[in-house]
Amino acid sequence: MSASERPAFYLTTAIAYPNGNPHIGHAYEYISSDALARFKRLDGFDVFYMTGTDEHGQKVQQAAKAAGLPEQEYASRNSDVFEAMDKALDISFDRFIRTTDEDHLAASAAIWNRMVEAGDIYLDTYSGWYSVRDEAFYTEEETTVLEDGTRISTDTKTPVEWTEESNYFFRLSKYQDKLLELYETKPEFIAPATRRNEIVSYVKAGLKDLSISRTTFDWGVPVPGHPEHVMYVWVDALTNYLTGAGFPNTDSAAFQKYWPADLHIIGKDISRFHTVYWPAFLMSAGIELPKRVFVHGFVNYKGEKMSKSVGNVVDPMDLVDTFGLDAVRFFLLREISYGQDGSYSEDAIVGRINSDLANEYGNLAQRCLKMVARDFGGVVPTPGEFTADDKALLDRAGNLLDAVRAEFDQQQIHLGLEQLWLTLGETNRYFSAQAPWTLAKSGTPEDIAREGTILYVTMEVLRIVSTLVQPVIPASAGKILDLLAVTDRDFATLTTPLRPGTPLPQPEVVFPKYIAPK
Ligand code: ME8
Repeated sequence: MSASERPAFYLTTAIAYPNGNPHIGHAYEYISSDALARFKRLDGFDVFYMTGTDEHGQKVQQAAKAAGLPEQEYASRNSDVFEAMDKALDISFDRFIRTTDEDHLAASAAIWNRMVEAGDIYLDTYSGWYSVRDEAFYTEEETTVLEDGTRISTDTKTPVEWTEESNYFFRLSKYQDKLLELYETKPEFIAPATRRNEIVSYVKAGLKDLSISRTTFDWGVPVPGHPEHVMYVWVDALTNYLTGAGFPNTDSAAFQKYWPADLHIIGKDISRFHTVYWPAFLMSAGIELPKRVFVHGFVNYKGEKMSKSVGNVVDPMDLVDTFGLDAVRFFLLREISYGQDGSYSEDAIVGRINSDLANEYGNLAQRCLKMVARDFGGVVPTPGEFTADDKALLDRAGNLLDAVRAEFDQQQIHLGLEQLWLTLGETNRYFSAQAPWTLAKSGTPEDIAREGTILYVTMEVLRIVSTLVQPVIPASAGKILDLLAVTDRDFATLTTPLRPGTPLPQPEVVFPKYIAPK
């Protein structure tokens, strides 16, 4: 199928504040969304997958000041670190957007103008509490005063400061009913359901109009016609999703093809911005709404929140250096239920490497392929008639695409992996029960023929599992497919069985056990 015939799928991550180095939470968001993007591509979609950095706003400006650098230089430098990490993590993004990109400034101005035309923007005086760390406004009731007199946001515990200025406001209150109707009629718009329920209660409690410009600093997108104001950073940040699709040129091929976005992947601290403000801005601007916002949980270290003051913030690249990229990718996606908080520790990573990857997957492949090399001259054996056990296992593997797709379509990546590992478990039991090595020992032509059938069945399962696990561990699944001499690797080829007689390369260990250095 050519790209123009394949259905489009537009997938985004949140764009990170480049006010420091990326941490494991960022890596988690990119790895998980990358697995979803790769799955869709292999499943025949024309995927446009975008990530990037959110460079404006007070938070980045303050960090730049502290570093003694001009904002643009500071933001670009850190943005480069994010982009380099993405590449090192094998993130298959199609665009790395920066909110300082030229086309993004045009898109932000255009959505602003549309909201003005809709009569939804007005000038007023804002007075209230603002958290620079969250880039969010809070009402007095949403804050708490600590014993030492500092006032913080009760929810996020970040300090807030009193802000009073003449701002442009967005008529968010006008969209309360329309938003509730959206959540009601399109329940799939917010996932998981727990997040949806939280947002419904929040909106039901009443929405106030939102201050959407600032005049007390200038690191932002200028408000059209009023350059003394810069846009509230979230107005410009959210608009990045439109920029990626070619907005404001709504007639462009990109916009026609990719908008509305199919899936926004974000973390739990920014669900309000994506499921309340963002659809309201789009409704005001007369632009179709994205189809779904999936909210993932937070990654903690040994159950504790990561924080600079506790000193438990780990550079994701250090983990990759220690354990290998695919081991880290696999661990995060297998261990943590997508949509819930999860935790990592070095011991837990080692446990997953040694049990799931080395034992259940790598060792099975290695044992099977070594016997093929030794007893069948290194070519795919010709199977005899399949027994009931063979058929049961082949059927199970044959149903995996549907089963795994059903989970990935709901972003239940961990459950998709569970399906694959249940099948590997079953295959290991089959392999032990069939004991092909005893047949090899006996050496009769019937026993050798039966050995070949068992190895063929096992290789077939390995082919299917390896094809389906590519989105999560692309390099190592690719190596196993190399060892099986499988060249066509997209999901449409899953129904094409291994061809007997195909020569195979020398088997090699793809998933060694992790042994801690002494
Ligand atoms: O919020 N575990 O940027 P950001 C998992 N610029 N995910 C985490 C995490 C953790 N411990 N900590 C953060 C912003 N994240 C805005 C987004 S989008 C138009 C603008 C996630 O750098 C977080 O939830 O603070 C968010 O999805 C992403 O990392 C970027 O966070």
